[in-house]
Amino acid sequence: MREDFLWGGAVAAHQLEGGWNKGGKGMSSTDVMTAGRHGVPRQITDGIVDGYYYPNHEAIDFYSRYKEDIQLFAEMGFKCFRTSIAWTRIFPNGDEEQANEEGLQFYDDLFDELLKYNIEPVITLSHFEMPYHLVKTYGGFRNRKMIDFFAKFAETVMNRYQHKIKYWMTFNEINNQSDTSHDLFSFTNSGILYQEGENREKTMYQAALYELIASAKVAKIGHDINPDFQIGCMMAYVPIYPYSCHPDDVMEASVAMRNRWFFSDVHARGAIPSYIKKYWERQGYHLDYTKEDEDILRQGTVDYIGFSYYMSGVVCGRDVEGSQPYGEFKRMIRNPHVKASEWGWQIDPVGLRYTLNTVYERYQKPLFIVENGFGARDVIEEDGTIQDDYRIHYLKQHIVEMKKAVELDGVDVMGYTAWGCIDVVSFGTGELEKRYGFIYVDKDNEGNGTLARRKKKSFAWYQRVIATNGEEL
Ligand code: BGP
Repeated sequence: MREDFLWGGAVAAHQLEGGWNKGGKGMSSTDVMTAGRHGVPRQITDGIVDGYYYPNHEAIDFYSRYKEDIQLFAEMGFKCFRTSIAWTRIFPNGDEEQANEEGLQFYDDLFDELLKYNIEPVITLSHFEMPYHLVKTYGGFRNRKMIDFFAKFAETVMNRYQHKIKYWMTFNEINNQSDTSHDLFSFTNSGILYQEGENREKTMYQAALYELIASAKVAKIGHDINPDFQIGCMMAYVPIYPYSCHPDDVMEASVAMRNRWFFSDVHARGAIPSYIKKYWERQGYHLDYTKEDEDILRQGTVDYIGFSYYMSGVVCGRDVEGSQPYGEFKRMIRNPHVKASEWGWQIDPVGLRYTLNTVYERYQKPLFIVENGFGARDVIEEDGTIQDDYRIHYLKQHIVEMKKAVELDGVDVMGYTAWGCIDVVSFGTGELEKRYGFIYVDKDNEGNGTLARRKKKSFAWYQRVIATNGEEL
């Protein structure tokens, strides 16, 4: 592993900060999302409705406890910490002229605290949230105006923190929205609420294009502010395997991957790939993008590919028993060779090595694993300890495969940040009891608890991993 390998943890502002209406912050799209329950999806409400529980409002109150938490990250030996900047702390409504100084100061203080311990901040500009005002007034990324709102927000923070932050990412898991069957993804990725009967896919591609243009614009602005900035994209890579060597299954898997490749192809190569242009043509989608937009895409390619990896999936191109339509996929089927978590996420460490190789071969750019982790219910033993061996096991297996990709295959990996290094509100379900952390937070799904922090067994394990640069797992 590189000497300067960036070991650390990852979170997102809305999932841990809380303080949703403090310091002049505006209402974020995630502030109107209720808590879901195991199996029951979160709801998007129109504003704050009495009687509902909104888990992101307080989250784990990192807003006022970040010093204590960063001290624990430092104790684990973090080299970096990935978080996002809440757009609404900087521009409460998203379309105003003046930035909110109190919000800017909050992140100045937060970054100073990290730098005090030599922890490199890694910043996502848009992690599944935006000012709710932009959703209501402009329809989110349906609207071309969003490109400039986002660019202004990005330029403001890139200017302000140019001497504190080197690593940036534009849109978190930008490709998630390609699954138009989930209202959650279109809402969080692009601020879109689909209307009855509309062609969701067409709307999604248009919004995605505006986001990709916005991202490229920001990459260019950032490099102009500071040529040393490392600006990446952030993809959710879930490798899709063919169910068998039947050519129809193999082709189906390749086609299924295009919805992932499309986003990173544009980010990394600066051009809209031919397979997607052909697809739009076949569907009769006449999307709004100009020659000038294409120039921006070309000029704003990313320096590295950041991605999350949690699981793999399997599709078949034929009517195989047990297969069924699932989201964006024609036919999905459970992989009989791997186990799944309680939430159905198929655990596949080898898939990480496979992904690192395929992505590196495709783009020849440094890769950054910015999310990987195991969501589970933890139990506090009578002696007060939390024996999360299952989490250690999951992380260990994945780090082993990452090392193979680096040491045996020659893939250039910059770093690894474990998702939810401290327990946070789950994005998908809004539960706090779907935990990923090395640090336990005393709070349950109903919002009860003291918010006290407690180290889990995995805390000391990860500390050792970092101290030995991944030698001792
Ligand atoms: C990714 C998101 C994160 C995060 C993680 C775990 O998709 O980038 O925000 O939450 O998944 O998902 P969940 O919280 O639903 O378990």
